[in-house]
Amino acid sequence: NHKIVASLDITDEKKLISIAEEISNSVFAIKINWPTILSLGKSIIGKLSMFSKVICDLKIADIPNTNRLIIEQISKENPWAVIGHLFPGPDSMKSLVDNSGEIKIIGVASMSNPGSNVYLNPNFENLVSDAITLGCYGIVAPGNDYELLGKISRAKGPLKIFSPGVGAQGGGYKKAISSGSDYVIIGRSIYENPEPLKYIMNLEGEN
Ligand code: BMP
Repeated sequence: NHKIVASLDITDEKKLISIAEEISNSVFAIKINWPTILSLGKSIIGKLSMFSKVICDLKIADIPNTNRLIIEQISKENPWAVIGHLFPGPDSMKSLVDNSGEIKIIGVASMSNPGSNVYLNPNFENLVSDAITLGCYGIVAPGNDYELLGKISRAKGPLKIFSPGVGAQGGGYKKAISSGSDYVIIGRSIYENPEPLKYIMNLEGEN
């Protein structure tokens, strides 16, 4: 399914590689996050790249110089894309985009946890507009808040929308797509399922 990003937040290498191998032809990309990188090291990015595009979810959120130092290091592992925060401001995101070479930068314009409605999500318009101006490839918008997702999708311009929050966090695959997601990020519902590939195939049937 070319609309699913499998968020394989797995810390056991054998299990991670085995699920990656099983589902890689049926997903758009595999996303990994800090738990996997802290457990298995950044070399896991190259290993997973043999199966799939890899999105490295570092949620980088620092001053421009530190953002540059981080993207330079992670670039050595050749991920397809890296996720960074937009909230530190346009100078910080500009530094990520300008130093990312061929790697695509996905900016966090909103989040799927309820608390993100307190500070982050009310500012989505400015964050999305920065992402467009600065040349991000895509943005993160919640697949479990269809109203916010719809608003963001109307403001997205050329950006691709990546939506977590589907499955374990209550969102529905079909509803996220119809509300504007280009890609749906799904973690636990895939990797905690005894039959990950079957689960993915059934979602595809849903659409
Ligand atoms: P799960 O489907 O198991 O809830 O996993 C969602 C994944 O997406 C996790 O890696 C999480 O850190 C990430 N994520 C999220 O859930 N909400 C966001 O707003 C942004 C994220 O990156």
